[in-house]
Amino acid sequence: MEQVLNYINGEMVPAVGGAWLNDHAPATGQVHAVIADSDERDVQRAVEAAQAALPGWQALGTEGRSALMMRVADLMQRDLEALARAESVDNGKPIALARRMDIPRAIANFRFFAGAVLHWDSEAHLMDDVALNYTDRQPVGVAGCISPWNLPLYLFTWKIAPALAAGCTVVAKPSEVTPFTAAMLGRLCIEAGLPPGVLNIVNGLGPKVGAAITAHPGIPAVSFTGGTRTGAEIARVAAPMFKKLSLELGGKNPVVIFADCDFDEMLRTTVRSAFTNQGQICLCGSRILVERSLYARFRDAFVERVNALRVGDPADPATDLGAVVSEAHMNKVLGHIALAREEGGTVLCGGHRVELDGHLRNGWYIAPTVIEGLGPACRTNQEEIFGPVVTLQPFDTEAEALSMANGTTYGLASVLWTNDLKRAHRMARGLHSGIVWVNCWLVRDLRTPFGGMKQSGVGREGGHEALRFFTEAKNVCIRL
Ligand code: TXE
Repeated sequence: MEQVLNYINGEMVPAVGGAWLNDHAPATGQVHAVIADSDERDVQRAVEAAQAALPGWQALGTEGRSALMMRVADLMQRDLEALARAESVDNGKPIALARRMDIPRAIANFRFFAGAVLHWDSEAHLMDDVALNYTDRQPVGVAGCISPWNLPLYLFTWKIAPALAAGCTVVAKPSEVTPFTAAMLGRLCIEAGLPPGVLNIVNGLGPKVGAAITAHPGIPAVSFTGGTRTGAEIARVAAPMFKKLSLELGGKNPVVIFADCDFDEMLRTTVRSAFTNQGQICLCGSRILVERSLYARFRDAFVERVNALRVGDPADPATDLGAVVSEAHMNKVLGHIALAREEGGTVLCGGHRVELDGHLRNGWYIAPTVIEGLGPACRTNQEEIFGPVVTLQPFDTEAEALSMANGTTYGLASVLWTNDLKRAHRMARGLHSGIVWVNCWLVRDLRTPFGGMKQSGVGREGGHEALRFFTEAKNVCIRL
């Protein structure tokens, strides 16, 4: 059985306590690897290694760090196919998606921040002939990075790359549900010659390893992506320690469709924004709001497209939807569908588990599900489902659309479809979300601020925002 080891102080090692957890392949429901079941002793070793590596990593200078990160990216590029296969097995996502999106983006994260830091400058503020202020941005020290299971290597590298580029050393924890590619990255870091202790990867459970990272006094900044409840727990522990916190949490994103949009492009993209990665992306649009004059046409065309999606073996390049990530998550999503029925919703398609044949018969598959007939206030339209489930609701006026779109506790992303330029601007201003896509979805420029409002999180990732997060700004004032 393959072992997912920790990467601490430049070596692949088992947990100090010698315990293991099972790592399941969602496509088959079978155990495909065992994971180091670490605890606070492993985190302690990782923090000590990271602290010891800090001066050397900073002494390498921006160019030295950037060059090493580019080498890691080149090795990921070389192993793209192996990484994509491993991601698909570990997470259940279609191999085509891992090849096209997850791994290329993980590589891009390393390249982007290795480049960005070379172009990063700091501010100076001249007070007439009184004084000169300049901003000195110094790495915070050892950064803690905790990532989720939906986009495993993609989100893991989205955190560690800016931290490393900024001059921090890192103690990172991938999700225990999908740790496989992070361990592969650890081995590539050894091959690339990354100095021991610069990046440390500790595997294990959230309440053990994640909590130990959050509470460790040697880690002054924690960057987390995951569930809103976990984010609240991390904030509860970290805030009284005055740690820097970046929290990217859940969403219940609206897709607002006006009748004047480009229908075909909107339809194609709305199928993607609903069901990519089995709907397990925090940016997926799960509440589809449609102007009433277009509603029936949209509903019929949408359901026809969704019925044509292929749920199947993630290893088959023709598969549109693979397995959801775990049995527990499958049951959670099916529970939400049952709730929608209890609340009076009509299931237009899907609404059930899909049982495949042969070696896939115990896999965790859910048919893409479209529900209508529910109002904006019900639990189905308020709670994050994070699976292949969307609801349709009609609206009559722009004001009603805005109030429905904003009417949840979340505020991560919104999608807007209209060809009316003035309306696009008006709506974009009025939407309570950190990201607004107009006539597109998941178009990502890594320089832009990324994150959510309300219970979708605190802080922004991406570009200079991320480099600022992993540094402390110091103002130096010099009398002229
Ligand atoms: O996430 P968790 P879960 C949403 C989605 C999903 C729900 C719960 O709705 O159904 O969250 O998912 C680590 N201290 N999203 O339970 O537990 C954990 O080990 C420190 C949205 O799988 O938040 C993992 O590495 N860390 C989302 C990471 O936190 C802790 C992506 C995320 O896991 C911890 C995933 C603790 N006490 C789920 N407990 C998004 N925003 O993209 C757990 N962890």
